Amino acid sequence: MNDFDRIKRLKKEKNAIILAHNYQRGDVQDVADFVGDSFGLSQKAVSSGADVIVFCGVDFMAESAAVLNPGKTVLMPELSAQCPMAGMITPGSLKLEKEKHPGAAVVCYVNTSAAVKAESDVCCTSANAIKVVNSMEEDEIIFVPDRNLALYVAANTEKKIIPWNGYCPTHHLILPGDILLEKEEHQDALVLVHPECRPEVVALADKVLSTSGMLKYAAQSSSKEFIIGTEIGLLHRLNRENPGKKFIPATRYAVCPNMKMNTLGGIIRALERGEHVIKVPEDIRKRAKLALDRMLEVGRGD
Ligand code: CIZ
Ligand code: SF4
Repeated sequence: MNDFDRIKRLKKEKNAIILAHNYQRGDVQDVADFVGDSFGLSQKAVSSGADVIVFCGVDFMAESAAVLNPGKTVLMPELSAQCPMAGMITPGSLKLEKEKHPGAAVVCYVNTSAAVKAESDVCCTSANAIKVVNSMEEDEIIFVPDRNLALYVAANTEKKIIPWNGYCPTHHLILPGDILLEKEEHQDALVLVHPECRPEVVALADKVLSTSGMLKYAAQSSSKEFIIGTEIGLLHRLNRENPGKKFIPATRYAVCPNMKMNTLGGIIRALERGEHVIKVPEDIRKRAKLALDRMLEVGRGD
Protein backbone atom coordinates (compact mmCIF):
# COMPACT_ATOMS: atom_id res chain seq x y z
CA MET A 1 0.00 0.00 0.00
CA ASN A 2 1.41 3.44 -0.86
CA ASP A 3 1.72 6.26 1.68
CA PHE A 4 -1.40 8.06 0.44
CA ASP A 5 -3.59 4.94 0.80
CA ARG A 6 -2.08 4.13 4.18
CA ILE A 7 -2.83 7.64 5.44
CA LYS A 8 -6.36 7.46 4.06
CA ARG A 9 -6.99 4.18 5.91
CA LEU A 10 -5.49 5.46 9.17
CA LYS A 11 -7.54 8.65 8.99
CA LYS A 12 -10.73 6.64 8.74
CA GLU A 13 -9.74 4.31 11.60
CA LYS A 14 -8.95 7.22 13.95
CA ASN A 15 -11.64 9.68 12.73
CA ALA A 16 -8.80 12.07 12.00
CA ILE A 17 -8.43 15.11 9.81
CA ILE A 18 -5.16 16.44 8.34
CA LEU A 19 -4.69 20.19 8.24
CA ALA A 20 -1.73 21.60 6.31
CA HIS A 21 -0.35 25.11 6.02
CA ASN A 22 0.22 26.75 2.63
CA TYR A 23 4.00 26.46 3.20
CA GLN A 24 4.03 22.64 3.58
CA ARG A 25 5.71 20.25 1.12
CA GLY A 26 3.61 19.55 -1.97
CA ASP A 27 2.88 15.90 -1.09
CA VAL A 28 1.81 16.88 2.45
CA GLN A 29 -0.56 19.48 0.95
CA ASP A 30 -1.90 16.84 -1.46
CA VAL A 31 -2.72 14.36 1.32
CA ALA A 32 -4.33 17.00 3.57
CA ASP A 33 -8.09 17.46 3.99
CA PHE A 34 -7.64 21.20 4.10
CA VAL A 35 -4.76 23.49 3.12
CA GLY A 36 -4.78 27.12 4.20
CA ASP A 37 -3.35 29.95 6.25
CA SER A 38 -3.45 30.21 10.03
CA PHE A 39 -6.87 31.85 9.99
CA GLY A 40 -8.50 29.27 7.72
CA LEU A 41 -6.83 26.40 9.56
CA SER A 42 -8.07 27.71 12.93
CA GLN A 43 -11.61 27.92 11.54
CA LYS A 44 -11.38 24.38 10.15
CA ALA A 45 -10.03 23.02 13.43
CA VAL A 46 -13.13 24.38 15.18
CA SER A 47 -15.71 23.30 12.59
CA SER A 48 -14.46 19.76 11.92
CA GLY A 49 -16.21 16.80 13.52
CA ALA A 50 -12.94 14.83 13.77
CA ASP A 51 -11.64 13.40 17.06
CA VAL A 52 -8.02 13.80 16.01
CA ILE A 53 -6.38 16.73 14.19
CA VAL A 54 -2.98 16.09 12.62
CA PHE A 55 -1.53 19.54 12.25
CA CYS A 56 1.11 19.96 9.55
CA GLY A 57 2.57 23.37 10.19
CA VAL A 58 4.71 24.73 13.01
CA ASP A 59 4.33 24.69 16.78
CA PHE A 60 2.27 27.84 17.31
CA MET A 61 -0.34 26.69 14.79
CA ALA A 62 -0.83 23.32 16.48
CA GLU A 63 -1.05 25.11 19.83
CA SER A 64 -3.78 27.38 18.46
CA ALA A 65 -5.73 24.31 17.31
CA ALA A 66 -5.35 22.83 20.82
CA VAL A 67 -6.45 26.11 22.43
CA LEU A 68 -9.60 26.25 20.29
CA ASN A 69 -10.43 22.52 20.60
CA PRO A 70 -9.97 21.26 24.17
CA GLY A 71 -12.07 18.17 23.42
CA LYS A 72 -10.01 17.02 20.44
CA THR A 73 -6.58 15.41 20.22
CA VAL A 74 -4.15 17.63 18.33
CA LEU A 75 -1.06 15.87 16.97
CA MET A 76 2.11 17.37 15.52
CA PRO A 77 4.09 14.90 13.36
CA GLU A 78 7.39 16.59 14.26
CA LEU A 79 7.85 18.47 17.54
CA SER A 80 10.95 20.30 16.39
CA ALA A 81 8.98 22.11 13.66
CA GLN A 82 9.15 25.38 15.58
CA CYS A 83 8.84 28.91 14.26
CA PRO A 84 11.93 30.98 15.10
CA MET A 85 9.94 34.23 14.90
CA ALA A 86 7.51 32.96 17.56
CA GLY A 87 10.58 32.22 19.71
CA MET A 88 11.61 35.90 19.56
CA ILE A 89 9.16 36.92 22.29
CA THR A 90 8.33 35.45 25.71
CA PRO A 91 5.40 36.19 28.04
CA GLY A 92 7.84 37.74 30.54
CA SER A 93 9.35 40.16 28.02
CA LEU A 94 5.87 41.13 26.78
CA LYS A 95 4.75 41.83 30.38
CA LEU A 96 7.68 44.24 30.77
CA GLU A 97 6.72 46.02 27.53
CA LYS A 98 3.11 46.34 28.73
CA GLU A 99 4.34 47.99 31.95
CA LYS A 100 6.14 50.59 29.83
CA HIS A 101 2.95 51.43 27.89
CA PRO A 102 0.05 51.09 30.35
CA GLY A 103 -2.55 52.65 28.00
CA ALA A 104 -1.69 50.47 25.00
CA ALA A 105 -3.49 47.37 23.73
CA VAL A 106 -1.50 44.31 22.65
CA VAL A 107 -2.12 42.83 19.22
CA CYS A 108 -0.13 39.65 18.63
CA TYR A 109 0.48 38.06 15.26
CA VAL A 110 -0.63 34.40 15.31
CA ASN A 111 3.07 33.51 15.09
CA THR A 112 3.37 33.46 18.90
CA SER A 113 3.18 30.82 21.64
CA ALA A 114 -0.11 30.30 23.48
CA ALA A 115 1.58 31.83 26.56
CA VAL A 116 2.24 35.07 24.62
CA LYS A 117 -1.30 35.04 23.22
CA ALA A 118 -2.54 34.75 26.83
CA GLU A 119 -0.78 38.08 27.56
CA SER A 120 -2.35 39.76 24.50
CA ASP A 121 -5.72 41.41 23.91
CA VAL A 122 -6.27 40.00 20.45
CA CYS A 123 -4.49 37.98 17.75
CA CYS A 124 -4.23 38.76 14.07
CA THR A 125 -2.91 37.09 10.93
CA SER A 126 -1.17 38.75 8.02
CA ALA A 127 -4.57 38.73 6.27
CA ASN A 128 -6.40 40.78 8.88
CA ALA A 129 -3.69 42.68 10.82
CA ILE A 130 -4.86 46.15 9.71
CA LYS A 131 -8.51 45.31 10.32
CA VAL A 132 -7.76 43.97 13.82
CA VAL A 133 -5.62 46.98 14.79
CA ASN A 134 -8.34 49.38 13.58
CA SER A 135 -10.96 47.46 15.59
CA MET A 136 -9.24 48.34 18.89
CA GLU A 137 -10.49 51.18 21.10
CA GLU A 138 -6.99 52.13 22.23
CA ASP A 139 -4.93 54.58 20.16
CA GLU A 140 -1.63 52.91 21.05
CA ILE A 141 -0.95 49.35 20.00
CA ILE A 142 1.97 47.15 21.03
CA PHE A 143 2.34 44.92 17.97
CA VAL A 144 4.30 41.68 18.44
CA PRO A 145 6.48 39.89 17.36
CA ASP A 146 7.02 40.75 13.65
CA ARG A 147 8.52 44.20 13.16
CA ASN A 148 8.00 44.10 9.39
CA LEU A 149 4.28 43.36 9.68
CA ALA A 150 4.11 46.04 12.43
CA LEU A 151 5.71 48.62 10.10
CA TYR A 152 3.38 47.63 7.28
CA VAL A 153 0.36 48.06 9.58
CA ALA A 154 1.74 51.38 10.89
CA ALA A 155 1.83 52.71 7.32
CA ASN A 156 -1.84 51.80 6.87
CA THR A 157 -3.50 52.94 10.10
CA GLU A 158 -4.02 56.09 12.19
CA LYS A 159 -3.07 54.19 15.35
CA LYS A 160 0.33 54.56 16.99
CA ILE A 161 2.12 51.23 16.55
CA ILE A 162 4.85 50.13 18.98
CA PRO A 163 6.66 47.35 17.09
CA TRP A 164 8.47 44.38 18.62
CA ASN A 165 11.82 43.55 17.07
CA GLY A 166 11.14 40.01 15.78
CA TYR A 167 11.36 38.84 12.17
CA CYS A 168 11.01 35.78 9.97
CA PRO A 169 14.45 34.48 8.91
CA THR A 170 12.95 32.87 5.80
CA HIS A 171 11.23 36.02 4.50
CA HIS A 172 14.43 37.96 5.27
CA LEU A 173 16.17 35.84 2.63
CA ILE A 174 14.16 37.68 -0.01
CA LEU A 175 16.23 40.73 -1.00
CA PRO A 176 15.41 43.78 -3.12
CA GLY A 177 17.98 42.62 -5.70
CA ASP A 178 16.06 39.36 -6.17
CA ILE A 179 12.88 41.24 -7.04
CA LEU A 180 14.69 43.67 -9.36
CA LEU A 181 16.40 40.82 -11.21
CA GLU A 182 13.16 38.90 -11.77
CA LYS A 183 11.39 42.10 -12.84
CA GLU A 184 14.02 42.63 -15.53
CA GLU A 185 13.44 39.13 -16.88
CA HIS A 186 9.65 39.18 -16.54
CA GLN A 187 8.64 42.73 -17.37
CA ASP A 188 4.88 42.09 -17.41
CA ALA A 189 4.83 40.22 -14.12
CA LEU A 190 3.10 41.65 -11.05
CA VAL A 191 5.09 41.54 -7.81
CA LEU A 192 3.16 40.05 -4.86
CA VAL A 193 4.99 40.07 -1.53
CA HIS A 194 4.19 39.00 2.00
CA PRO A 195 4.23 41.66 4.75
CA GLU A 196 6.83 39.58 6.67
CA CYS A 197 9.33 40.71 4.01
CA ARG A 198 11.85 43.48 4.64
CA PRO A 199 10.44 47.01 4.14
CA GLU A 200 12.81 47.50 1.16
CA VAL A 201 11.17 44.49 -0.49
CA VAL A 202 7.64 45.59 0.44
CA ALA A 203 8.44 48.95 -1.23
CA LEU A 204 8.97 47.13 -4.57
CA ALA A 205 5.66 45.26 -4.49
CA ASP A 206 2.60 45.85 -6.61
CA LYS A 207 0.56 44.17 -3.86
CA VAL A 208 1.34 43.23 -0.25
CA LEU A 209 -0.72 40.17 0.63
CA SER A 210 -1.03 37.20 2.99
CA THR A 211 -0.81 33.73 1.44
CA SER A 212 -4.60 33.51 1.21
CA GLY A 213 -4.62 37.03 -0.29
CA MET A 214 -2.08 35.97 -2.93
CA LEU A 215 -4.14 32.92 -3.87
CA LYS A 216 -7.29 35.01 -4.24
CA TYR A 217 -5.56 37.85 -6.08
CA ALA A 218 -3.75 35.58 -8.56
CA ALA A 219 -6.97 33.74 -9.39
CA GLN A 220 -8.94 36.93 -10.05
CA SER A 221 -6.26 39.00 -11.78
CA SER A 222 -6.14 39.33 -15.57
CA SER A 223 -2.31 39.24 -15.36
CA LYS A 224 -0.62 36.05 -16.48
CA GLU A 225 2.72 36.33 -14.64
CA PHE A 226 3.52 36.95 -11.00
CA ILE A 227 6.74 37.26 -9.00
CA ILE A 228 6.02 35.74 -5.59
CA GLY A 229 7.78 37.05 -2.50
CA THR A 230 6.97 34.50 0.18
CA GLU A 231 7.94 30.99 1.31
CA ILE A 232 8.09 28.87 -1.84
CA GLY A 233 5.63 26.24 -0.56
CA LEU A 234 2.86 28.56 -1.73
CA LEU A 235 3.91 27.98 -5.36
CA HIS A 236 2.39 24.48 -5.16
CA ARG A 237 -1.15 25.80 -4.74
CA LEU A 238 -0.64 28.83 -7.00
CA ASN A 239 0.43 26.53 -9.85
CA ARG A 240 -2.23 23.90 -9.21
CA GLU A 241 -5.10 26.38 -8.98
CA ASN A 242 -4.06 28.59 -11.91
CA PRO A 243 -2.99 26.33 -14.78
CA GLY A 244 -2.70 29.10 -17.42
CA LYS A 245 -0.56 31.43 -15.28
CA LYS A 246 3.13 31.62 -14.45
CA PHE A 247 4.49 32.05 -10.92
CA ILE A 248 8.12 32.98 -10.41
CA PRO A 249 9.59 32.75 -6.90
CA ALA A 250 11.40 35.97 -5.93
CA THR A 251 14.13 33.60 -4.77
CA ARG A 252 14.26 29.80 -4.58
CA TYR A 253 16.11 30.20 -1.25
CA ALA A 254 12.99 31.34 0.61
CA VAL A 255 12.43 27.93 2.20
CA CYS A 256 11.31 27.58 5.81
CA PRO A 257 13.20 24.52 7.13
CA ASN A 258 10.77 24.20 10.03
CA MET A 259 7.69 24.04 7.82
CA LYS A 260 9.41 21.37 5.72
CA MET A 261 9.98 18.99 8.65
CA ASN A 262 6.56 17.39 8.16
CA THR A 263 6.60 14.47 5.74
CA LEU A 264 4.22 11.67 4.71
CA GLY A 265 6.24 9.30 6.94
CA GLY A 266 5.79 11.68 9.87
CA ILE A 267 2.03 11.81 9.30
CA ILE A 268 1.84 8.00 9.25
CA ARG A 269 3.80 7.79 12.53
CA ALA A 270 1.61 10.51 14.09
CA LEU A 271 -1.57 8.59 13.20
CA GLU A 272 -0.26 5.12 14.10
CA ARG A 273 1.31 6.09 17.43
CA GLY A 274 -0.97 9.00 18.38
CA GLU A 275 2.01 11.31 18.75
CA HIS A 276 2.97 14.06 19.46
CA VAL A 277 0.02 15.31 21.50
CA ILE A 278 -0.05 19.11 21.87
CA LYS A 279 -1.53 20.28 25.16
CA VAL A 280 -1.74 23.77 26.59
CA PRO A 281 -2.11 24.29 30.38
CA GLU A 282 -5.74 25.21 31.14
CA ASP A 283 -5.12 28.68 32.62
CA ILE A 284 -3.05 29.71 29.57
CA ARG A 285 -5.47 28.01 27.19
CA LYS A 286 -8.46 29.99 28.45
CA ARG A 287 -6.70 33.36 28.17
CA ALA A 288 -5.16 32.55 24.78
CA LYS A 289 -8.59 31.47 23.54
CA LEU A 290 -10.02 34.93 24.31
CA ALA A 291 -7.39 36.52 22.04
CA LEU A 292 -8.05 33.97 19.25
CA ASP A 293 -11.86 34.23 19.58
CA ARG A 294 -11.65 38.00 19.25
CA MET A 295 -9.59 37.58 16.07
CA LEU A 296 -12.11 35.11 14.61
CA GLU A 297 -14.92 37.59 15.45
CA VAL A 298 -13.18 40.45 13.62
CA GLY A 299 -12.94 38.13 10.61
CA ARG A 300 -10.76 37.98 7.53
CA GLY A 301 -9.23 41.08 6.06
CA ASP A 302 -8.69 39.90 2.49
O1 CIZ B 1 -1.15 33.43 8.63
C1 CIZ B 1 -0.44 32.55 8.17
O2 CIZ B 1 -0.80 31.43 7.96
C2 CIZ B 1 0.97 32.86 7.83
C3 CIZ B 1 1.99 32.51 8.79
C4 CIZ B 1 1.25 33.35 6.63
C5 CIZ B 1 0.21 33.74 5.69
O3 CIZ B 1 0.27 34.85 5.18
O4 CIZ B 1 -0.70 32.97 5.43
FE1 SF4 C 1 8.11 31.14 11.17
FE2 SF4 C 1 8.91 32.34 8.92
FE3 SF4 C 1 8.82 29.70 9.01
FE4 SF4 C 1 6.56 31.13 8.99
S1 SF4 C 1 8.06 30.98 7.34
S2 SF4 C 1 7.03 29.37 10.31
S3 SF4 C 1 7.19 32.93 10.21
S4 SF4 C 1 10.14 31.02 10.24
